[in-house]
Amino acid sequence: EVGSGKKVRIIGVPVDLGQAQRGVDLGPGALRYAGIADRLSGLGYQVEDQGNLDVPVRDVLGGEREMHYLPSIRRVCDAVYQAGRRAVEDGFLPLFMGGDHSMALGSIGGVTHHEPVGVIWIDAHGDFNTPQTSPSGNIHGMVLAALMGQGFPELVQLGRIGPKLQVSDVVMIGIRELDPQERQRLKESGIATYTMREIDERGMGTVAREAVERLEHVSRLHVSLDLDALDPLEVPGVGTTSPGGLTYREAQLLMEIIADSRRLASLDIVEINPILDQRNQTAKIAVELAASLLGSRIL
Ligand code: 6HN
Ligand code: MN
Ligand code: MN
Ligand code: MN
Repeated sequence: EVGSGKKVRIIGVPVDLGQAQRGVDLGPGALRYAGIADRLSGLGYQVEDQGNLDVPVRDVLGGEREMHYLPSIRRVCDAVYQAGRRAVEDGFLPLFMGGDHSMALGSIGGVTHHEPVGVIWIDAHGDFNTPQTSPSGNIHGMVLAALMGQGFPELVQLGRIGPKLQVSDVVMIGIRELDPQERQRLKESGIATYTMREIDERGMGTVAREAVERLEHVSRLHVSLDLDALDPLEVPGVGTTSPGGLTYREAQLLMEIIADSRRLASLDIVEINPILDQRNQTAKIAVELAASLLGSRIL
């Protein structure tokens, strides 16, 4: 069995404060309903669900609206950071279920507390805005920049002082929608990015293997899976859809190739919006992708 007793800890983070649409806070429930725990125990993992972290509902945070909920996001991400750090210390592979992508400030912060990890950021978007470049002001679009030390000090200094990731620790896959200044920033950053064009021209197999090789210098990998990386025709339950995305088959292959590295150490599944979904299809696909990432094989 692939899991052979390895321990997975599920951590629900029902946060919707990083963006404007209602419904992403229901993501953890949708993934549980789609059977995430059973699917992973079926692979031989010892699965522990720690439940959901406390997240305030936006309806009681009227005063923070103008600030795009920065104080509450900071508080939630502090808790996510500590939960992630503890999971690693306890010998678990933490699986963080969002919620919107703002959650990854805490998850990636926490799993890098003791040593660096390589991050595979799978997303239609760059999430590389700063408060100055963001047209929307939504914090889920600033997460990767903040993890690298740019943006709101409250977010940059979260959990511990200073940047949580170096340029060489990150690869981005599935990118196809960037804001004008975000695009410029990303180009100048030196981060390795695999856009949809690159995937179309070179094929997912080649791109995925190259991405994993680029992170050879780190012994642990973290996958941050934003479901909007997939094509909205296959995955309708996301808030910020972008056409021309990954097929289920491409995403599946990417997960399998990452699994082959045997270095997967932590995972985010974010941006599922069950209100916009059809019959929980998006969460079901996410569960299958998580299973592939954790070593499920066809043969
Ligand atoms: N996500 N670039 C847009 C913004 O508002 O900054 C979209 C961000 C999407 C973020 O999907 O996690
Ligand atoms: Mn994202
Ligand atoms: Mn996205
Ligand atoms: Mn604003």
